[in-house]
Amino acid sequence: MKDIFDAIQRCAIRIKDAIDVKDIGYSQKENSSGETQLQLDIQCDLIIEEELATVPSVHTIASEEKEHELIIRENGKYFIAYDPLDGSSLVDVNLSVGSIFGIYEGEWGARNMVASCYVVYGPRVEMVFAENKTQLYLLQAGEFEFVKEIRLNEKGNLNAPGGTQQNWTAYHKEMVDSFFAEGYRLRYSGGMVPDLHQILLKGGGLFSYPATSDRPDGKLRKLFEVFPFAYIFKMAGGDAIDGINENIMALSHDHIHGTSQCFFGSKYEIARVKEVYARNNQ
Ligand code: FDP
Repeated sequence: MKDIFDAIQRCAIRIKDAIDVKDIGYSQKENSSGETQLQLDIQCDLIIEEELATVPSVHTIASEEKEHELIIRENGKYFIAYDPLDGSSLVDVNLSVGSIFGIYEGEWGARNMVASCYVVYGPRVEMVFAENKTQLYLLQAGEFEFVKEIRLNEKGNLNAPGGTQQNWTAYHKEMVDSFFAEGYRLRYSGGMVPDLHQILLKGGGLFSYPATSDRPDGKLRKLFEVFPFAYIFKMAGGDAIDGINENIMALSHDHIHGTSQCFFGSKYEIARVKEVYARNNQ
């Protein structure tokens, strides 16, 4: 795992350099979710592929930017799913973006997740790595330095509700409003990495991306986004659910680009989501 951790650090430093270069035009290609790829998405994808391919323990990699997985080494044991530059459309308005890595052993699926990591490229570059516990690192003078372990409070006060509101269910809207009525404050940039990072570092709250009438399976990808953050939140003393299954970390693998609704937060908020979703989905 140390090799993977080191490779991710090299990726982060190279991606930060790529983001700092002005040219971020669109390519002619679409990714597997039908979005037109930025040159920068392609560049970041290549950087990660190059770095992970050098790690002897890596068996297979899958990128959010590519249709198919790529076998690196038959005798490796880790399967790594990564989103090279999540929220990349925010680069041209100079908001924070991130890279996400889900590390699975033996095969894909939340039940095989052994570690998870993300990097935030903001005013500073920070990395959060979770393997049994969730730890924060800061890039300083070309190296990542350990800062602290991240622990969520039982209850937070931030509310980050994703998806188009007019397409929410009535009970989802009522639930989101109930948090605002309790004094929660709105925090939503449209980048999953910085939005969840803020909730983790400010002690807690709720990030939700529900199933909507236009996206009945939600928007966020299970292997690249949902499972990695579910693991990070649970290891930080918070919780995560998909609003359907009892334990999100027991789910196995379906299509590598499969999506689901998802909810991440501290224990108090996730307990409320569980109760509301169980009551309305009988
Ligand atoms: P984006 O499409 O800009 O890459 O990964 C998808 C994502 O961003 C997340 O980072 C973000 O939380 C979400 O989509 C935002 O979606 P909405 O604009 O529908 O809220």
